[in-house]
Amino acid sequence: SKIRESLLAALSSAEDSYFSGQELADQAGCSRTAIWKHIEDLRASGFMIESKRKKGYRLLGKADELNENNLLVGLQTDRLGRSVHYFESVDSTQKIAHSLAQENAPEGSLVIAEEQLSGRGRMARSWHSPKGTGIWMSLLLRPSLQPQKAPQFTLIAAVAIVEAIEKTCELKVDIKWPNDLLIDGKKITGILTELQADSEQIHSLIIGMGINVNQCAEDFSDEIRKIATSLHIESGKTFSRAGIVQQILLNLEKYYHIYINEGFEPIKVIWEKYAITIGQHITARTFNKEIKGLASGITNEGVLKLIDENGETHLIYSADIE
Ligand code: BTX
Repeated sequence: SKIRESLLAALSSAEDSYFSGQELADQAGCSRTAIWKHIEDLRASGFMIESKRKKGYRLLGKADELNENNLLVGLQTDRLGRSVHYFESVDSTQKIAHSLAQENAPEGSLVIAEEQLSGRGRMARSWHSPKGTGIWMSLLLRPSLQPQKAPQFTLIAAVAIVEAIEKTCELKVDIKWPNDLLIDGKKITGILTELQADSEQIHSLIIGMGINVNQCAEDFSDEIRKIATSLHIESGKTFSRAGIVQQILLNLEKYYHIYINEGFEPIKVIWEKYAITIGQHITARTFNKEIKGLASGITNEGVLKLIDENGETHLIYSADIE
């Protein structure tokens, strides 16, 4: 809303100074009670705003930068995101996370950037990552599991992100197997899980997450605008990216824990609640073939089951779905 925007603009115009409720109300052209309500809303979406008697309100730090300080203040996890590698601009956070993995960086290390110059998707596709508007991050995990289990982490991350968006932005998100999150059919998030492993064992698993947060429609190229959206476009609100990152990490830690202790089953149940692919007639395009059929569910490994017109079941490990 206008009030919210004016409030944010005022608070960030002079970092570290206090503004009285009256001052803010005058600027926004509303009552002090309205200001108070909007401050509460901003806090709920992750902005750190201090209020002090007789002084007023103050924005703590540059609220929306994803630097280590902003990410760590208020972070509720034990391990995930405790070691932050923050960059203004990188080629790809995946690339950096891969080198950190080889330098024995601890589990839970997070690489995050304001901008990626060559963000990547699956199969050498690119991921548009403009400056300061989205969440471009890679999380390093070191589960002692067989490499076949890696695709499950895409589904775990999907559930963690969907629930984080629901909670911090009050928007409903669908999962399209395997790695897309959609709002009303448009892509809000892409997930890319990569690993370093030998044939028996995962050494490190890198979950890349790209989330469109505060982009306006004009921030997308014509081509991407047709298929993509952002949390801002969907809600008209501007969100604190740090608040969303913190909620994702908290959810991921919870589901990672459940997964390690109880296996994939409990996560599969939640995943199915958000999945739109299941029960639909789809076309799955893998790198060497195309199969049409009914998506009947996923296996306990997270593999898609597709029943073709002859009633034969195909297991799809990775594909583009239409
Ligand atoms: P994907 O291969 O499923 O999707 C890539 C496709 O999505 C592109 O070909 C394009 O059509 C479309 N696309 C590109 N950019 C965007 C965008 N910003 N919003 C919506 N659609 C888009 C998905 O791959 C996995 C993406 C992971 C990105 C993260 S960001 C942090 C980490 N670092 C990195 O380089 N990649 C990951």
